[in-house]
Amino acid sequence: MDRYNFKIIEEKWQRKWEEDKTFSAKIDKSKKKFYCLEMFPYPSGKIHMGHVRNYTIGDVLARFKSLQGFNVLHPMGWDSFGMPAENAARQNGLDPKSWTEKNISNMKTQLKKLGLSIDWEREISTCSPEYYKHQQKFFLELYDKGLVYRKEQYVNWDPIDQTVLANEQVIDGKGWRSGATVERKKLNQWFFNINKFSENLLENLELLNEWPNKVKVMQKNWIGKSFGCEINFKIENSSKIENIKCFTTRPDTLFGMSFIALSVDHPISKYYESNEEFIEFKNKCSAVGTTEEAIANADKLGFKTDLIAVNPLDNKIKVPVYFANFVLMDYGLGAVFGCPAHDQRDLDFALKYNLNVKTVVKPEIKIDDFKVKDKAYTGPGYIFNSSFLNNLKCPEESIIKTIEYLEKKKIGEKKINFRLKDWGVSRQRYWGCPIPIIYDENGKANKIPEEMLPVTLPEITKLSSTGNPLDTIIEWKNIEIDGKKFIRETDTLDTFVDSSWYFLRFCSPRKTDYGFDEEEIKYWMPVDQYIGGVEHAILHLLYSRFFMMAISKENKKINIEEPFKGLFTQGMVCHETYKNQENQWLSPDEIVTINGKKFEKKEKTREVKVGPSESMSKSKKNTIDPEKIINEYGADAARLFILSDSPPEKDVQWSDEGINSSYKFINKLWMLNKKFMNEISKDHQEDSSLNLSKFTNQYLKKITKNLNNFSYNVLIANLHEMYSYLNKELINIYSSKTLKENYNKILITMLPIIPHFASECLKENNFDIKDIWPEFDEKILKEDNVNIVVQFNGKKRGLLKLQKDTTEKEVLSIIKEDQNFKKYINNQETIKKIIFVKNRILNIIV
Ligand code: ANZ
Repeated sequence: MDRYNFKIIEEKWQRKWEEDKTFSAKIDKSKKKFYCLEMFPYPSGKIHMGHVRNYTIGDVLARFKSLQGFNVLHPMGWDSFGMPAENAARQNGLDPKSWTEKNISNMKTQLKKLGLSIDWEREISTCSPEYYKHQQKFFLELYDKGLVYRKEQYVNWDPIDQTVLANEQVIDGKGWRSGATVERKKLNQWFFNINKFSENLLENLELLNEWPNKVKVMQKNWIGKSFGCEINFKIENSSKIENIKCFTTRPDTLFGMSFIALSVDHPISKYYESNEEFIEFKNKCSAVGTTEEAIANADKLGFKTDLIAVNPLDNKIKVPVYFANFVLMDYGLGAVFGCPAHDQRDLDFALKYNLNVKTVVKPEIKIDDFKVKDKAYTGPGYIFNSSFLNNLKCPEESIIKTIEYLEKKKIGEKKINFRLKDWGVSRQRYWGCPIPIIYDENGKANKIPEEMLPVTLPEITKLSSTGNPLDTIIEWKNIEIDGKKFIRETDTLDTFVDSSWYFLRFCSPRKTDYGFDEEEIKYWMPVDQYIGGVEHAILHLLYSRFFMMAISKENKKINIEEPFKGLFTQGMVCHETYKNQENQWLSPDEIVTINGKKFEKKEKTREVKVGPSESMSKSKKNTIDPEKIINEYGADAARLFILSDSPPEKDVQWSDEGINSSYKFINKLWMLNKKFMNEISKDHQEDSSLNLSKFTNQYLKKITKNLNNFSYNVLIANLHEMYSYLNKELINIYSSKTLKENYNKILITMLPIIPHFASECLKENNFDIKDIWPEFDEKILKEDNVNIVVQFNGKKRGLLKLQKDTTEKEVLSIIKEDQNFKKYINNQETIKKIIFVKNRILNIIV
């Protein structure tokens, strides 16, 4: 029997698709469109299993939609600026450009081997001037719209590498590469005014009903809308400082106030600049770094000033003013009033500096001796110990009432604050998009004249090991325009900027005079389905949403606010982890299994320790190389396996047995194909049964539903059922017409999943594809329906008309969703027993 030769067949189809430009999106705009986009990769050099999963999921959808008659846009590009290129260049003396280009070409070859339906005609790379030229133009446009500005901000500074570090590059307060203690340093940086859109970004989440809820919750928390007020506190003993303003969400706890705390960067700090103790204190704070998390976890530190503040609700209450390390300058007003009884940070601080702890909220109205000791009470309750606020219900009444009072007395006013900070986009690095700004002799920023775009990166052959290389290339840095001397901005843009508009570029990737074509955008946008990792749930998605809003602002021609209509976040690919007796990680390649035990391949007497399955990562060496898998088992088998094991949104466990059985399954399908061809060639004229058409109908209905719902693992189960059924059913005699009709449809359903195999079988049988997804016939399905009696505790509560042979599990899941029956089951635990008679009764004992 001839085995299925995947090597020859897959290569043949991939060549054909490429030559025929099969997947190029059509210009014909009379057709309905479908824009399917997977997050584009960073060109690290090789694809990993995460890519295989992401792009297979997207490919199934793109092919399905295309068969359904949509004009599909399914592009691919490269997120090709960024640190690793620069690091590789530093370590290996290469230039980042050639390193990146080589990686791209490598990965492109690998992706093509997966048989993806990608429109390679639209390939883009963010590090090419043809791409970033438009980004520079957008930057200047946003600058004109007042959405880009420059200000001083603290950064994590590595004093040895002379560079700014991202928060994740600071490990335990030290630079990830140099190991130097990271300092806080003030630098002039460029910002996108994302904060301006906070309300819009928050409100629009409501419209995104094809997004996972968890992602919307994460975005909502990140935007962090707080309702509160700003309160003015009088300073009674200073000639220079009259008041301090604080933002609070809990004005109702004012009677419990025992100090005021300021950020070390608060404007008032200028009066302490020459105070040695204050300088020492500030240095101590600097050592903590700038991340919110680091600050939250650090020990509370304070510096007591001689200032005394007065409680505006009771001027007999006077409290000290501190500088404290837990107050951030870029939130609210950089000043807080401390109420230790009802805020844990304030309590930690008060206990350390021996400050008063006065409880003003109690959980129940009746108790009067409630007292906070070492754990702040932040729950609901009633106000007490608070004069005229007493007995107000907290928080429903107490906050609003206090604000009303403060506003009437003109001591404070209502205020909404967002946690979302403006997006700092300056990076002191070489391998990024140059910021198109120049400075004149007085240091004033000017836009680069439009006709001088793009500002390209100077070519370099060698990167020095410290600092920003652009700073040292004087010929590039100095520039003369119309006889006037300028210095270029040497910062480059955060790579998140590159990826926050690439989905627009794909719509008209070769347009030279602007980043996108309005007509193309109108047709293709928004992206119908965006697919990617949940690790991008916050920043990338938020920045892209911001960018779309910022670009559409004041541009009546494009009224798209949200770039991604549907979002799907896929799970990780996991693998067991292995360590040798010395506790060093071992890769799956270095392991052999003998009698169910695992040993080191090179020395089979050494047993290895098998750890839990974890998401594949180079650091734990538990990765599987996709290229090897494709070479050994074929792309179709790899696709089949990666879809089969678990729902696409959950993690999937990689296993040798799994990929092996997918490979074998394709061979079985090949045998089935032979069987069909053989039966067809017998040229019977009559059918001996209606079973085959009925089955095809049921199968089509299931498979279409599962494709629409992203239930791709169930889809694979459907394929297995189909195989078992047909393998037996071909004992009956069918006319070749019936065989052809049904088998043609079934093969088309395999096109999205195992495209090479299905294309080959369709061709062998001389079947058409015609870009038509086979419809199922509801009429035939109806004839096949049965009435199932639904009982609760033996009592009939209704009937369900369902397809014949629906399983117990399926009937039960339908009942659980049904308005009429749901009420009888309060929750899953109340079900004691289920009695099921196929095609007749389901009785639930609760
Ligand atoms: C007094 C108070 C009493 C507070 C109390 C809380 C509980 P969210 O909800 O995140 O907006 N805060 C204000 N500005 C701050 C800053 N720059 N750095 C650190 N903390 C700051 O938090 C608002 C609360 O966080 C504010 O309400 C303030 O503390 C603190 F029982 O004011 B509160």
